[in-house]
Amino acid sequence: MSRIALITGASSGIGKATAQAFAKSGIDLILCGRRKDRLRDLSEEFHHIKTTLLDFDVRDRKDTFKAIESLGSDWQNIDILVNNAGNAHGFDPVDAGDPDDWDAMLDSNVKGLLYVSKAVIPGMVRRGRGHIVNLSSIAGKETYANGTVYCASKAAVEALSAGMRLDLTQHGIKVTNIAPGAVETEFSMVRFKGDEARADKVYAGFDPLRAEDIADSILYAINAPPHVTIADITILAAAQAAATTVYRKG
Ligand code: 8X3
Repeated sequence: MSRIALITGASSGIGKATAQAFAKSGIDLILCGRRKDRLRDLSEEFHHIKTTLLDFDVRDRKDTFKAIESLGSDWQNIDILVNNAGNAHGFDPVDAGDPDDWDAMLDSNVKGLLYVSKAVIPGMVRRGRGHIVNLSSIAGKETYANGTVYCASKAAVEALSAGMRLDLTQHGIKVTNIAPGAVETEFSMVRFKGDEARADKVYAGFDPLRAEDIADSILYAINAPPHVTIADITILAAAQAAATTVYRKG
């Protein structure tokens, strides 16, 4: 029987690559994001699986519940939830940080992840099975200068993954925490508010991770045998020794 996965932030980056990897494995997809046109373009790539689209912003609690509750009966038995939506906004010391940036990060990376989970988990508990994959970051394990609030939001994801595992294992639900290092996606363009030169500099002089590398590890975790939980995966670029220790050439 085919599985159903709900992926947030599916319109680009790691979410999109995960959707593509899942589709290749024959997993039916609930693609969630804010940009419906991009979700539609992505779903048109897939011919041999079923897809449905939900466009909502995880930061909006009401919209999040409304969207997930609107799923038809064919889509309600979600086997896999990939909590991928989230971003970094701004790169400043905490005394100079913009509270709007803090709200954006905490509202999506922490509260949005909780809203989506709250909408999906009760069904998993009823069915006695499910798999939740939370996208954390190396930033959740190491705090770096100018990234205080982003790092705090990802440290919260680490705690949520551990806590979900404590609360949900008894219901047959697996929880996997994925902590990527430097992945070249729209991430830095969003962090630096469209400053392309600054964003490019983040990935200059070394070979960064691609979204597909992270999708591979998610696929590995969700395809582990029933008696195995892949609890935590940290993935760094080969030139990256720690969050901000990157060996660059030139
Ligand atoms: C993204 C990784 O190290 O650029 O979550 O913050 S990092």
